[in-house]
Amino acid sequence: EVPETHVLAVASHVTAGYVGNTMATFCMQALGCEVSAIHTVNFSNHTAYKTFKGRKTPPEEIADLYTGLKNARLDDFEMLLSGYCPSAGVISEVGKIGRDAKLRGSTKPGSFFWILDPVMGDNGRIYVAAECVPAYKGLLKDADLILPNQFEAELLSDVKITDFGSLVQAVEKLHTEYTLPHVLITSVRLPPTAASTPKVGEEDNGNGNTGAKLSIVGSTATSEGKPRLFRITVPALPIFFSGTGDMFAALLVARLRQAVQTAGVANKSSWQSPDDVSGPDLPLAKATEMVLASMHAVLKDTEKHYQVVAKGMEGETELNEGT
Ligand code: PLP
Ligand code: PXL
Repeated sequence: EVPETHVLAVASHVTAGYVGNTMATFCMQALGCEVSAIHTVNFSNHTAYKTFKGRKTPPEEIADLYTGLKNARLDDFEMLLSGYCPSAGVISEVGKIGRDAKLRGSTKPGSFFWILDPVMGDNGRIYVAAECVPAYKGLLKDADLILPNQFEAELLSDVKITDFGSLVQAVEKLHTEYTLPHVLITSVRLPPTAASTPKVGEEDNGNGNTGAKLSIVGSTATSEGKPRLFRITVPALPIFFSGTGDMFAALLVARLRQAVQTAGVANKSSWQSPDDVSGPDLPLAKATEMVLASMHAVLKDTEKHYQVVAKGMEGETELNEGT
């Protein structure tokens, strides 16, 4: 059972398809959350298509909508989920909202939590303006949990991630340099080590699944800022999805509330666990496991429809890259 949760969701809106708030609002509502959505862009479709039309929301309009919520006393939020922002101006406006909401939420100790998804790019390629990287760095000290993918984690930590050791270094730096209590790196793809290399004959299980895997690596810092890591590995489906990161973030909002309640965490003001709780026993790890189970079910089902659609449009509309 997910506790009563009022979420402010700041991300993109698309007319067709499911990314950003179009995805996140549905996922959170389906799990019983009350969602108030501010849209950072209003586009016809997501930008990985060859064409799209629409407008970016000016930062002043985002500020205005938030002020409107406050004036009407509709700003009693337990969570902020922020995602895709089209410019540094919008990112800094989201920072102001996060800090203000935290201040107001602090009258109910422990009830406010900001999940920040620093959407910048994937697989070594930035798809937002370069000015967004320093703008996101400026928000990290106020966020509670960030959800970068492997490439975004490199951009934010300035650590090149080539193996598990450098990944841990990046997480440690994010914990200490930005006093971030929680970090979760999605879509981790590291070169296979001898132990994880599939044996001959296991590469293809006959379902079109090549045996490729991706990991999600998370950590909640100890009171001394040391990483407490967990890693969950899931099969990577051999097709291209958009909005998976947004679905992940939205489901995590609800599951984290649930996991923290279940754990009866003592120090709820920071959603921290006592230092003797190990990585895999963290509320963050429990919540992530639940999210990945839902994701797998949804993506497996999407895969079936994808094959039907893809046959009809062979390279017509979608670029086959990125997430
Ligand atoms: N694909 C799968 C199977 C996932 O579980 C996730 C979530 O972490 C993602 C993709 C999200 O990746 P990204 O944040 O790069 O969009
Ligand atoms: O899922 C990321 C995302 C969100 N919003 C918009 C996008 C994308 C990725 O392409 O284009 C508008």
